[in-house]
Amino acid sequence: MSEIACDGTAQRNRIIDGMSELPLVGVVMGSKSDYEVLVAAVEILRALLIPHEARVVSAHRTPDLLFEYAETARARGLRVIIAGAGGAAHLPGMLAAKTLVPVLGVPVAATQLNGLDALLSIVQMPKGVPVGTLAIGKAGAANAALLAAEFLATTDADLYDRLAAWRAARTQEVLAQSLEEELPG
Ligand code: RP5
Repeated sequence: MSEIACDGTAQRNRIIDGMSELPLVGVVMGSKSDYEVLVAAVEILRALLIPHEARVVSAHRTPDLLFEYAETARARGLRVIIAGAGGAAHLPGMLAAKTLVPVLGVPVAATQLNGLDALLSIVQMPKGVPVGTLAIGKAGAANAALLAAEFLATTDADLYDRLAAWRAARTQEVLAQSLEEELPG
């Protein structure tokens, strides 16, 4: 079970996860309201037994925390950062500007523009500071975690096997689908 820590230290707004004391993947979001989407990434990381953390870091409301997070990411052992935000969605790009840990951006539908604003903001990083951009919403969040897993699996054979099993299970789910009940006669 996750909880939000608000103890006034550098750990504030960290969503503590039981398996995540030495996280390899950081899941960062601009607001707690984004967790409804970013939980899809956390679920994948949990399923693949990848140590991770999830934290609220707002680019415009806690810019100093954003800088601290990005500047310490590599030394803390993070290998990939998944960053989700809505609206102007400058969180992924600003994180990428302050670290060489790869950043995967997830656009969140949080405004009247339904995430298209965030998608265009995140995907249009100027040449030189990349952010790998995923689809809007939960599918993008889940795929960000799967992509992070694929990166990590290039040097982790056990994770590669877990990932292959996860993919095979998805294949079996589709092969088991039938339209018999839907089709008359
Ligand atoms: C963005 O504004 C966040 O990433 C979130 O998607 C959106 C709304 O934030 P809240 O008003 O819910 O805190 O910065």
